[in-house]
Amino acid sequence: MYAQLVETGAAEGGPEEQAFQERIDRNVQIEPRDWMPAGYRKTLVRQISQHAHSEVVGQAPEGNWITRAPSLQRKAILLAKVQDEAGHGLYLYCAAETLGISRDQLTEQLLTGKAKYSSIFNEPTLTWADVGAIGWLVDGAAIMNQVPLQRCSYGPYGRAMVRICKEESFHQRQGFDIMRALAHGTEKQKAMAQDALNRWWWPSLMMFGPSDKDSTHSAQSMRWGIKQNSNDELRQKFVDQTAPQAAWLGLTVPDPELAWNEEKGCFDFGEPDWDAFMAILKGNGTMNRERLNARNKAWDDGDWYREGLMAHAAKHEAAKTAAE
Ligand code: BYC
Repeated sequence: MYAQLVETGAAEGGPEEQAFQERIDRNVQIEPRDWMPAGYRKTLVRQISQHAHSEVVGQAPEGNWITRAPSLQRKAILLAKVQDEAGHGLYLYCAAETLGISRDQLTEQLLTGKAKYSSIFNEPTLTWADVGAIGWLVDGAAIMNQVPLQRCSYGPYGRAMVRICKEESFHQRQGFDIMRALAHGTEKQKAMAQDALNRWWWPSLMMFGPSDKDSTHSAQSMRWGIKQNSNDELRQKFVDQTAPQAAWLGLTVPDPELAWNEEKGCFDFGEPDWDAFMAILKGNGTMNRERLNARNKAWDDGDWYREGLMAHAAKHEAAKTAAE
């Protein structure tokens, strides 16, 4: 099936590509068996797989707190949320597979460190307030980024986003609720919430990717209708939405440059530390090694289970052949 999908035959820049771009410009979604330029396919595989890996690796920071959630109710909610993230990874791997790459290939790229996943998940979760900050800020940033992706020109990716966005809204609300409880709690709890905001604010802004002038893929991805907005546009929207929420919580955003700009009708804010961002992308964030080791261990630990499934499938297949 994969070989069949990685056809093309048509020259890039030729009539097929023009017809393809016209379809995109008319907002007609592209489906797996439609002709597409090799670059479009490659960009989608890159983005969707990075997105899938982020969902899977993203279980780790919050998973770290499942055994230590402060009540049974918080524990049940967190368990459901972390399971949702695993589900998101699965929808996205399926969407990537429609482009002619197998799930095993994608997994291998993650486990060998060849594929990227979101920088944010290389941050450690030091306190329970970090679980609140992740839901509020990280899932909040994810929604800002993913709502427009529902209109992605590639059908399977856009459709996967519909359900993911619904679940992300619940995740964002649960995170905000944790922050609300802490920020309106004792002095110690409020300090814990503030500390989490201090540590998660800038990494959350980095989730949107480098600034537009340094973004390698944005212009072409927007022409192809994969991305609807630039990285800076979405980062601005996130700040505009989140800064008033922080004020409502009685917390301070750790950015001295954050100020409402009456003339522009939006917030001014400072520049993230892009050198730190690049260091994380190169594998030198606080938790990069631990995250990859954990994924590799999970893969190795699951070997007996995959073997069992294959043995069962082979037995079933042999019985079917014998009966024919
Ligand atoms: N982290 O040209 P650019 C979640 C890379 S999970 C790491 O702007 P693009 C959740 C980029 O890949 C949500 N790498 O790229 C889960 C490129 O490198 P390559 C995850 C980053 O693709 C569990 C280079 O920098 N969301 O919500 O046009 C628990 C240049 O960037 C990052 C998605 O994945 C980064 N932050 O735009 C809780 C959304 N930013 O590939 C929550 C889907 C950039 O050339 N993805 N890079 O080696 C996107 O929307 C886009 O891929 C991005 C980047 C906006 C992230």
